Amino acid sequence: MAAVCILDEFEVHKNEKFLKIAEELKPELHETVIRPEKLLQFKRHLKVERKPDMHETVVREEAYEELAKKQFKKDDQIVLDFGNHQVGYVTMKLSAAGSHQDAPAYIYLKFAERPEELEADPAQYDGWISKGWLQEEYIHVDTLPAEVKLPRRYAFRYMELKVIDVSMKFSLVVDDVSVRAVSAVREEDVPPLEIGDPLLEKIDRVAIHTLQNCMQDVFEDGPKRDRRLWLGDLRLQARANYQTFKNYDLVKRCLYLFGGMTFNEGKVSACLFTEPQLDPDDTYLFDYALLYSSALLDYYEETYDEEALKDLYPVAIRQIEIGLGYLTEDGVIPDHSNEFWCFADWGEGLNTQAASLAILIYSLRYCINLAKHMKDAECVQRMSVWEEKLKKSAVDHYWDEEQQLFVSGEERQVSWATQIWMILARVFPKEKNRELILHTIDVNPRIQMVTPYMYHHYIDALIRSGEKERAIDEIKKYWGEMVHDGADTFWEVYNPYNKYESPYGSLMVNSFCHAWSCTPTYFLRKFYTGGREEE
Ligand code: RAM
Repeated sequence: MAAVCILDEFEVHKNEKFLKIAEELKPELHETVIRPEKLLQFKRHLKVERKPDMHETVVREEAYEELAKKQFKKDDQIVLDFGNHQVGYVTMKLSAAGSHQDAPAYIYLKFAERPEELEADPAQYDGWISKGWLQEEYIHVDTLPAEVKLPRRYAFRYMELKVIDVSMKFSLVVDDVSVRAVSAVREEDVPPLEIGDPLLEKIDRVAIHTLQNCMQDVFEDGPKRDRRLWLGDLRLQARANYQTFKNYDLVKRCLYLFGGMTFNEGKVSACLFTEPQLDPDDTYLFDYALLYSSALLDYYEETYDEEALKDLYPVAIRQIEIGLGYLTEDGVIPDHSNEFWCFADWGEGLNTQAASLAILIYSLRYCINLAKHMKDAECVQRMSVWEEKLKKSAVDHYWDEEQQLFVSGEERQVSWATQIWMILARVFPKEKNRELILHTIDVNPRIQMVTPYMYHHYIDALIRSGEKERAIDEIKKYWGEMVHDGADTFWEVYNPYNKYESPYGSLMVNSFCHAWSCTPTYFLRKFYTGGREEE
């Protein structure tokens, strides 16, 4: 299902003071020049889009040093393997061999995070988001030798180069290719996690690499796509960042950007653009806006930054008030499941009505804690009354005594997402939450979790229900399976029951280095270093 939000009569309220603070916190990016490790020859036209396996498709491997010795003719093709996921700017040094160059060299380039993208044919793309996200270029080079600096920033491990044409009189030589990789942080600054479990240590490393490659001018959701700051992603990235890079300024910058660009009624946008100028997107996501309070409280409890708390507290409270404003007289949130309104997860057919209420309750807890730090007794009192009232409403409306599960919407749908958010909202006490999560695992509701974003909340729910060991096991099963599938960075979507699922109608535009999937490092480092449990 296409999921977009276009708001009519969209008015932007910019807070210049906040935007100035955000601007001053803009990071200088670290740059590292990296060269490919290997040259790969793939068996072409295999059409194995649905069953990627590098070892089946790579037919020849050579050292990168062999590249400059080759002479490429029409239709010749090579894949450069950079050995790991990179985000940056590519430069190629090209020259000619044979007679004088008597025609432009015409080259096709494709950048891929995963081998599946190399094999897929962009001409067949029929997803509902822009084809412009596919990382491919058609280039004419009139005069050789030449140094070609590609203008876009790419996210990739593999770079395919195909000669569309040269001429019968000359060949193309690729003397050198490099990427100037960029990030606001450097993973070598994070001490390795040494816990004696190779799979968990590997998961931690992949998670940190994912986070590093998403930390640019802001916390991006995915450096291939959408390359922008989403509030829901930011909240999870920030948590992982506190356990690893500890780049508090970048979090602060992003919180001020959201606070500094609200729209109608003071709503914070679900995502922001930073180029060509700062602009909020006209997308409101109920859950993301509410979770601003959680992101702010996390930041404050890490830094005790009083200035930021004072500035941004009203923004957080406003989101909660707006959320409360959606309640019906019965104390529930109307069902918006047919719109892109409460995100929760990308699961097809997921009914988000009950989860909306649960996320509101969850956010009230964070808001109350913020109010306590602000010594705003009136707010603590008012929001605590709401919290209790809505917990009761959640049970009255959505608890199904017979199934011992929460249901959602008129269809009384049972999903993982609903149970998890009700647990995180602490609608029941801890022991009953534990029973609920164990029962959910037993029942395995048909509406599955499909994103690492939702899995993050599942792991969180397990830990908060006292099931820490099981949480670690589940991290191994879910993120470990991605590692097993060759992940250099963790993916936007990963449904173990349907590995090639895409919310966009094509795997080609899925992001394979995606912010919200980096949180195993948060859980593992907190868990193994005896991190503090949240109140
Ligand atoms: C996608 C992006 C982003 C996410 C939104 C809801 O477009 O992947 O990460 O936050 O969905």
